[in-house]
Amino acid sequence: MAPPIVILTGAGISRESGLATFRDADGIWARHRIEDVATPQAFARNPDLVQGFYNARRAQLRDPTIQPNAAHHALARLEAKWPAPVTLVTQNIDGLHARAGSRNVIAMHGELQKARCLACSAVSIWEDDITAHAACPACGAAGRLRPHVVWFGEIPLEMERIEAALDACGIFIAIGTSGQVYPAAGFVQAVRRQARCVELNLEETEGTALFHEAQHGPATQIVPAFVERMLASCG
Ligand code: BV8
Repeated sequence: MAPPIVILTGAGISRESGLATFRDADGIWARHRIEDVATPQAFARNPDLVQGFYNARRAQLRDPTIQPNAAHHALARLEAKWPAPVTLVTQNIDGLHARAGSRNVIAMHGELQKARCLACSAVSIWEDDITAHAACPACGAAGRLRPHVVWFGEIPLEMERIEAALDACGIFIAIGTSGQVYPAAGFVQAVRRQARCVELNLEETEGTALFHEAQHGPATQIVPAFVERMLASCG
C-alpha cells in the first residue's frame, strides 16, 4: 500500500531554473542582510528598500527564460501518478511548482507574485512592481500593499494543513533546502519515527544525518531519477 508523501522544497530546486539560492556563496543573503530586507521591522523602517528588493526578484519571474526545470516537472508527475496523496510544501516564493503542474502545493513562505493589502488584508495576484501608491484591487486603498511573503519573525502560512499532512505521511522528501530556517527545518525531526525520510540536495547539509536516505547532486538529475524509481516501485 503506497503511503501519503510530503515533499519539502527550498531554493535549491529552482537554482537550475536560473534563480539564486539564499545561502550559497552567490546567494541572496551574500548581497543583502536579512534584517534590512526580510523582516517586518525592515519594512516599517524602509519600505522602499524592501519593496525594491522584492520588485527586483518579481521582475526576474517575468523573464521568459526563467522556467520550471526537470525537477519541478518530476514532482508534478509524482503527484499525478502516485496512488496516495502527495503534498508539496515549498519554502520558495517563485511559483515554479504550480507552473510545472503541481496542484497540491502549500507555499508556506508566501508567493512573490501576490500582494497583500494592509488595509483590508485581501491577497491579489500581482506580477509587476508594487509602487508606493499602488492601489489595492479589492478595497482601492492606495499605498497599502506589501509583498505576500512571510518575513523572519512572521508565522508561516497554512501551518495546520502542513502539520496534518506531516502527521499522515509515510514518506518525507526534502529537496534543495539547507535546513537552516524553522519551522520547515524541524519537519524531518517531527516525522522521522513514522516516515521514511529522504534528502535530495546538491551536497550534504547539517541535517543530513536525520534522514534515512540521502542523495547528492543537481536536482535536475537526481529528482527525476528518484521519482521514476518511486513510481516503478509502486507498480
Ligand atoms: C517563525 C521568504 C514563529 C522571504 C523566508 C528570532 C526572531 C523570530 C524568529 C526567529 C528568531 N530566530 C530564529 C527564528 C526563527 C526563524 C529562523 O528560522 N531563522 C533562522 C535564520 C535561524 N524563522 C522564522 O522567523 C519563521 N517564522 O519562526 O514564526 C512560528 C513558527 C511556527 C509556528 C508558530 C510561530 C519565518 C521564516 C520564513 C522567512 N522567510 N523566505 C523571501 O524569500 O525573501 S526564509 C528564506 O530561507 C527563504 O525564503 C527560503 O525559503 C528559506 C530557506 O532557505 P533554503 O530554501 O533552504 O535556501 P538555502 O539557500 O538556505 O539552501 C539552498 C540549498 O539548495 C542548499 O542546501 C544547496 O546545497 C542546495 N542547492 C543549491 N543548488 C542546488 C541545490 N540542490 C539541488 N540542486 C541544485 N542545483
